[in-house]
Amino acid sequence: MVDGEIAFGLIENAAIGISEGNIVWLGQVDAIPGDAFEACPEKFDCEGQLVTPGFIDCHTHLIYAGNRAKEFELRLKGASYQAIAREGGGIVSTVLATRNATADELYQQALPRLQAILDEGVTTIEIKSGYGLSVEDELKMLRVARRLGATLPAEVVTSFLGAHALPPEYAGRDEAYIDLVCKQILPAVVKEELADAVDAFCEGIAFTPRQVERVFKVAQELDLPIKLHAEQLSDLKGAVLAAKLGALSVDHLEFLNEEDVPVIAEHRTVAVLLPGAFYFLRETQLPPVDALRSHNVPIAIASDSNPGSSPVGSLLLMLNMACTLFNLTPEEALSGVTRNAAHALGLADRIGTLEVGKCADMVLWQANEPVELSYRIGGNPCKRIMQRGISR
Ligand code: DI6
Ligand code: FE
Repeated sequence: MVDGEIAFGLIENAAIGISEGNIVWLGQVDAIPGDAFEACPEKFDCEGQLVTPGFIDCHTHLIYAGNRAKEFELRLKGASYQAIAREGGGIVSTVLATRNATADELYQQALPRLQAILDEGVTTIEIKSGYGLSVEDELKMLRVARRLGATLPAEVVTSFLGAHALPPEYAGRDEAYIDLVCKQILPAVVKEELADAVDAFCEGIAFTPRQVERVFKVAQELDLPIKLHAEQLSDLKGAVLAAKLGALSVDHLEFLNEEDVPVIAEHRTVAVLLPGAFYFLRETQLPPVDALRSHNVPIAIASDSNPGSSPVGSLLLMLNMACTLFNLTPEEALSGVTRNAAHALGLADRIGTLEVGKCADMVLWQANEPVELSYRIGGNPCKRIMQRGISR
């Protein structure tokens, strides 16, 4: 917040005019022009309670089969996330379960997870592939994501995450798998228009910056925006690579070096912080929040909802954790699931803030002050959700 600006950009005694799913007027009740109030065919009194933009969860892995509760138990006994992954557990175990599931089963299993997140005021959600890792299984996951978007009252945005982990049948042949991703899986995904962006996991247990760059070059030839899981467990300089290539976002970033923050700032890449994964993996290395803030890097917050590192079904809880664990202010946390999350998805021209011309995606809360949204743990203060001007 700049001095003199009103905290959270809050407008007291506000009214919002909506027509055909878009915001057409916004301001104080006293300033409603002429007979516009009387002329309005449908009115709704929010009784002085808080209205925010619809929340945006800009990083999830919601579609998968099974769960990894057993792995959680192993980690509690001291096994590390990386060690479990190297022994064939981790992402690969979810890949095997997901390959064995039908599209219908994946849809049915994802549905309650998605519903829980949407019920807390989420109007746009990103869902990644990455548990299929073959042409057919990646297509299967992304078709399920599209089907969820078509059947639920929320906007679903998809990311192709073929370079998430090395599937077991490619053990020792990682370059051959990257060939498969670049030459077969990604083109098949694009042909069916199943992906809105391309993501990858740049990490010791996943892919090198060189391999990620190969995937990104193909994505860009196919006109898809890119984003990256970077610096989650170690500093491989993935974030710098992605930012220089014009990535929408770089995500996780616990091991991002402060010295690399200016490059991310320069390219206007969004830093997506994932406090659920930090918490659930009992990570102690904090992302360089002060440096991101001082270089004006837009910070988004997301659930990273996935079975291994963040089995999370609440974006509100992520607001709280972003404040308590990462020292974000409640205002930064709220921007992180609205304005900056919209930027992370490349959708800031139509969602993320309440402004004339943008979509009427908004939430009415049982709250008087915006800070209450990151203060509470548990309970759901969401009273009403409007998607494109329609209450759902
Ligand atoms: N980082 C994560 O936190 C998720 N994927 C990734 O690249 C975890 C995925 C999993 O453990 O299943
Ligand atoms: Fe993730």
